[in-house]
Formats: sequence, structure tokens, C-alpha cells
Amino acid sequence: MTARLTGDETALWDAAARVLDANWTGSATVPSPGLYPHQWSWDSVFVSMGLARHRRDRAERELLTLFRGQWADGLVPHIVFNTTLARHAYFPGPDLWRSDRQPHAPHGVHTSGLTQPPLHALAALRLHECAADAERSRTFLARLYPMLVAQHRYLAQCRDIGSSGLVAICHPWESGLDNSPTWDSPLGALQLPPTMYAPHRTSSSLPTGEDYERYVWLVTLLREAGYKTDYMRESHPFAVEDPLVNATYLASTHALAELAEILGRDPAPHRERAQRIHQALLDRLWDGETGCFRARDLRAGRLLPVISAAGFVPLLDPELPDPVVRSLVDLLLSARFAGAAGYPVPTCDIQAPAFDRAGYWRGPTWININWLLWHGALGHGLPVIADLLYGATLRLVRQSGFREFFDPFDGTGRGGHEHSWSAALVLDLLGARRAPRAA
Ligand code: 2M8
Repeated sequence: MTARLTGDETALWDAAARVLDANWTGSATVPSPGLYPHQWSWDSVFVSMGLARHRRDRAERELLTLFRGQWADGLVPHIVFNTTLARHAYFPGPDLWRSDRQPHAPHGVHTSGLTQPPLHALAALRLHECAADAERSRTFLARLYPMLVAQHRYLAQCRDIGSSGLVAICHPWESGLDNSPTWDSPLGALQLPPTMYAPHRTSSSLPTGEDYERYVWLVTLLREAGYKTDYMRESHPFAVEDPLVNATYLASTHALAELAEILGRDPAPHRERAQRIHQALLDRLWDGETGCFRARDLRAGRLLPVISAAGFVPLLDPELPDPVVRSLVDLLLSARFAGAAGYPVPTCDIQAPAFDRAGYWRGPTWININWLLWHGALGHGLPVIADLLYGATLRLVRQSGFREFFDPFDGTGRGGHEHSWSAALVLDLLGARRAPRAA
């Protein structure tokens, strides 16, 4: 059965579709005009799910364009650069990464050398579930599937730095939550060389100065080591197992198993890997004392102290034990998160000293995080949580537009304007309401 959108929802739908149309370059979507003029990996994932509800052809194109940047070892880079733009259009541009000097990088495409949360297989499955023409969709999946398998092989073989079954990130940018207070401690422990280049950034809410020196230095180390696994495993000073990255890895591994079944391939290896990730998430990142998942610093050998919204994303795990789900829900609804915010979910524990209602990934509400938690809540049959997230997200964009992020207390919009994933995920939320079975 199909529920019709109200007049207000139709206006919101049209406004969101206009943002995606305006940010479409002809082969992919930029996250935000001006501020982020290239293609970002997890942005494209979220965008493709919105486009699946609006322009199916573009949803497929979006993902295929991103995978043009895939390296021969399977790495899906977090940025694929638009080489027609001026080199200074965005920092850090191709000159910092120098992917053209890496033997595994694709020819004729400039990319970064880092990853981002691997939601791609989950998006591919969702595209299939929304497809009007199942046969055509299968043809697309058959093309994408080997690339997704290669991406997961890279993660399992090159990024399981702790030999735990989980993947480790080697840079805060790989988490997607770039400037989260979670990274303050491992970044603070870095021994930087005396002179570093820290460029000026355009928006006042973005990280600057010292943060940037550390970010750039970590990239320089990785680049000089040829982005090689042995270096990352043995010497790189930043190595963290993050709950959001691993929960999305798990969700996409389950999705790969389903894609394999749809395509008549063997789902068993994906199912086995999913079991291992599920167990490792609980064994290594669950903290029963705080009732939340926390990031594990492999260099310091401990869980990092800050509790962030990333700790709730393991709700994407369909096999999460009930007591763990209950603890997460209690914390999510408490005064440390949704319970004290008019516009949840704040990205950092409100009671943490580092919480900053306006700081980039240090407190504001982000629509992609709300979407992930909404999806996880639906999977666990938690309609009250799902409705809370759905309602808060739509209120944010009705009040402040498709901004990059929002004040969690009063909903003020911050950061970039006409942000693509904010628009795309609103289309997905509205689309799921119109056709609830695809939620
Ligand atoms: C932000 O990250 C980039 C670096 O990759 C930046 O700060 O310039 C983050 O919000 C990241 O999650 C996002 O993918 C990217 C583009 O929207 O912007």
C-alpha cells in the first residue's frame, strides 16, 4: 500500500530534489556547492539512496562514477577529484595525495588515499529494493558486485590492523566524523615536526590551524609510505577501530550476502565474515559500564573516553543482543543525547567537556547520523525511536533548510548550504513513508 505525501511533504520533496539537481555535475553529485566541489565516498552513498527515489538513472551513475576511482587493491578512496577544477578549488587537493604516483591508483583519475565508512553495498541493496524494474536493477548489480567484493577484500586484508576482524582507520577523515572529540586524544599524542603547513579554510565552523597540521601530517606519512598496509600495521601513529565504521562494514557485509543471493553467487563467505565482525564489535568496542560502543585506540591499547553518536550506529547490527539494544536506547534517550536536545541527535555526549553545540562534528546534529540511527531503529523494531528521528530530521530541514549540520538545541542551520546528503536522505525518509515496505 502506498501512503500519499501531504502538501507540506510534497513541497519538501520538491525542494530536496532541486538541491540534488543543482549539485549534479553530469556524472556525480558534489556534497555542497563551493565548499566541497569534488565527489566524496560516503556522501555519494547517501546521495544515491535519495536519487533512487528521484532519478534512478543518476543513482546508478553516482556509484559507478565513484568506483571509477577504485584502486587496484580494492580501496575506494574518500575523494575522487574533478580535474577540470582549479587545483586550489579545495584543500587538500590532488597535490597532497599524489595518487598519480601510486601503482595501485587508477590512471587518469585523481583520488585521495583514504577510505570512508563502507556503506556502499548497503546502498546497492537499497537501490535494488526501490527499483521499479528488477531485471534492469539486477544488470546494474552484476556490474557493481565485483567492485563491492574487492572493496570488502581490501578492508579485510589491508585494514584489519589489529587482527581482530574489525577494520582500523588511519586518519580521522576516514571516520566521516572528522573533528569529533573522540580523536582529540590520539591526535594530541602525535609528535609533529616543528614546521607544518596549515592552510586557511573558508568557513568559520570548520577545523583550522593545529587540527589541520595534524591531519596533513598524517596524510604525508601515509603518502610517503605509499599507503602500504605493512606501514599502516606496524608504524603509522594513528590506528583506531571505530564503532560507526565497523557497524557500516557489518551492515554492508550482510548486504553483500543478500546481493550474492540475488545474483546467484555464494553468500556464505560474506555471512561468515559478518559473524566475525559482529562478535568482534561486541568483544572489542562494547563498554558495558557506559552502556555504549566506544572507539578503540590500537596505539594506546585502550577504549577512547569520549562517547559520541558513532557509538549508537552498531544498532545497524541485526543480531545485537537485546540487553545491548536496551542500553543503547536508554543512553540515546537520556539527557546526554536526545533527552536534552530539541533537535536530536547531538553528535557528542552533551555532558562531555568537549561538547560544542556549534563545533564541526563536536556536538551538532547531522542528518546522515540521524538516518543511520533511524535505519537501525527500524531494523530492531523500535518505532518510537524511529519516529523520533524521522520527526526531528524533517523539523530541522523545514526550519533551517538543507544545511550541512544543525544546532541540536534550537535547530539553527550551520556549515554549508544546499548540502546534498541532507536533501537526499530527506527524499529517502519521505519515500520510505510513501512506500513503507522499502524502509
Ligand atoms: C567533511 O570532510 C572533508 C574531508 O574529507 C572536509 O572537512 O573537508 C566531513 O563532514 C565528511 O564526513 C564529508 O564526507 C565531507 C564532504 O561532505 O566533508
